[in-house]
Amino acid sequence: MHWQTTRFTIDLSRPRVMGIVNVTPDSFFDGGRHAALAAAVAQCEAQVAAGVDILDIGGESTRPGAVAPSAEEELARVLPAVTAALTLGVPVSVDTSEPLVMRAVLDLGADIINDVRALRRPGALDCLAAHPRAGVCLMHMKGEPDTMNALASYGDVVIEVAAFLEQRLAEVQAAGVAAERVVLDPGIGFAKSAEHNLALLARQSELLALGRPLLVGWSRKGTLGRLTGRPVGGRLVASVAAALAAVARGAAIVRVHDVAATVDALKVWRAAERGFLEEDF
Ligand code: HH2
Repeated sequence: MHWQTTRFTIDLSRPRVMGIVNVTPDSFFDGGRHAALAAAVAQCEAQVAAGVDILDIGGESTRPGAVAPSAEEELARVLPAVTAALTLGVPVSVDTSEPLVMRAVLDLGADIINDVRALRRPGALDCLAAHPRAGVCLMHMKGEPDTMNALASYGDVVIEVAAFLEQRLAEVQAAGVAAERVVLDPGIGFAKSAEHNLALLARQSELLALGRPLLVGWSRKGTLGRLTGRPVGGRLVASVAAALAAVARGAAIVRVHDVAATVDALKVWRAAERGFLEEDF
């Protein structure tokens, strides 16, 4: 399996690490840390040195309760960081739902649009359909970050998330986006309780049955706090364990804050799976 993106065809025969770079004042873990351009670029460079496979730059916090910035504000946050990241030799993803931002970063040459709203804002699908190669991640969420916690109720969460992703995949394909450009994401923590998130992990194989690679983001999220009793800053080990659990159940890409630790863990996991050393991991 592979993921077609603007400049790179990403081979998914081994698990890949997507590094989070939030250029926001208010993200739940790294908010404010990389808001200045120099800090964002340093974070991108550090993640590349640590072995990141994809950089994911975001200008909107989607933590529960967050209020979206204006499109212009979001664009002003991400554009300089994306411009710098595009020189670093790895695929660059932009975490956005906003068509104005999508168009601008795709014009710059960004490789992937990572949309927590799965291209549902008016005009978003057209941006991707108009582009011949850009990759896209379609994520499941109900409502908006400021309303989603009240919407965390399902009959069977795995069946409902799978049905949503299957429908969005069909819709983007019908608009002209080839399936090889698309990966799917269950949206851990987005309108979901800890029980919902854990059901999505335990039964991840039902999402794999949709036929596209899965991207999952457990890094530092609330369910790991529920499981360990630790605050956001103390969830490194839990985050790495969750990433490994997701990969062991077939996830192709893990979206993480802690690139070096996750890359190390995946090296060991993969060596155990294969029974020999690989030079180019
Ligand atoms: N989670 C967050 C943001 N974007 N994108 C995908 N595809 N999957 C996710 O699970 C996901 C995502 C939330 O995490 P973070 O970016 O660290 O925080 P914030 O939204 O507060 O910036």
